Amino acid sequence: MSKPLNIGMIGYGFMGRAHSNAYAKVSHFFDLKYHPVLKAVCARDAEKAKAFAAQWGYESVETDWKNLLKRDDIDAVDICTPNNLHREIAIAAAKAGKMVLCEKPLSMDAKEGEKMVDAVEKAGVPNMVWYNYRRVPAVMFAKNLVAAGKLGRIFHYRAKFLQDWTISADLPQGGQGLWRLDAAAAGSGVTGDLLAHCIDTALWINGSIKDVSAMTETFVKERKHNLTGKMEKVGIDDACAFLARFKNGSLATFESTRYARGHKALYTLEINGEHASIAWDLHDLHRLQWFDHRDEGPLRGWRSIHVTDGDHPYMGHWWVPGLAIGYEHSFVHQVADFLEGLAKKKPAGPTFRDALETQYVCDAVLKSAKTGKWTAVGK
Ligand code: SOE
Repeated sequence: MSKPLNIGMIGYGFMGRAHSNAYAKVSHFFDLKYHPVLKAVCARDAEKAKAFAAQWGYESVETDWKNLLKRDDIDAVDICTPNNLHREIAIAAAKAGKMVLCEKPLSMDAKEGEKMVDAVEKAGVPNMVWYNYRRVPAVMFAKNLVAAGKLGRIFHYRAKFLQDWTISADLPQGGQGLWRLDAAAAGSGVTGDLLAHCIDTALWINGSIKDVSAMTETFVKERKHNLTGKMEKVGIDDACAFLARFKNGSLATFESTRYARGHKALYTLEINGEHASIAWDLHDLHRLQWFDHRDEGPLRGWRSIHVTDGDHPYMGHWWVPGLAIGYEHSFVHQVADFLEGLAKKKPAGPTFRDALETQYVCDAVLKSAKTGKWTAVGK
């Protein structure tokens, strides 16, 4: 008999929907010892929160997150707010003895992240950060191939996350929907928002990064601020590219921008090893490209593996071999792994501590872009 796990979600934007959908679906497809119950959604605007609760099936509504944390019927708090609220809510939730799930990036910077890690570890509460792309079956498959040593020694790691939605200089910054353009709410621009995904996957697959050399640019220097109504300086990085050296000796390039006309959410990665290479592309998320130098000479070439068979990661839980799933399922998988981790008392990653490593890399990237120097990653 599976036990209920009562969820209290704070925020109801894009990620609020993605997480709610995952909680709603997971028990239909995964046999687990816990099942999420949509207990309460919390947002300042009561009418909007009520409408969200009705649409997604939340049992109740709160308008102050502090009240949500006081409730005995909430087991886990899910933070889907802008980044500048993560720290305060996560620390208070841990102190209240709640499990904490936090939307990425963990924090505005590593200093904040350290305090959050400290709080969840002191309280001994299960915790996780929503770096969902780890749970795309083809990405998990790539991780397993590297971990099994199939590529041999790794020489190169290459990742990009390209978008084009902020090119217009008329787009304001700040407020609901556009807080990602406001440094006070987001902490940074593409570095914390998009490269953080690439960094999380990279650290998980290829180990720690030693040092970085970065450049950033803010193409539109001033935007109207939705909260003040005035033109204000833009404090985020619109684009960022950096070189990195991993501890295992491999070299990397990372690039992200919101100014790549034509690209909406193109996350790509490629890894080149001694024996084999792999490549993945979010726009074709079921395919893993594989080149193996050990193949018979004349037949050697890139294989396009459709990662939909029953023995591919997660796929045995869905339809029948060959049928596709998509973006939303990466969140379902993350909830499934979190719940399984609870049952087995083996935390599913990325935990807050894992996600803090990504913050250290982001901080080093932003510092390097400022100083123009190679910068070591870490405290
Ligand atoms: C930004 O547009 C964004 O929504 C990110 O915040 C998400 O983390 C990414 O998965 C898609 O793009």
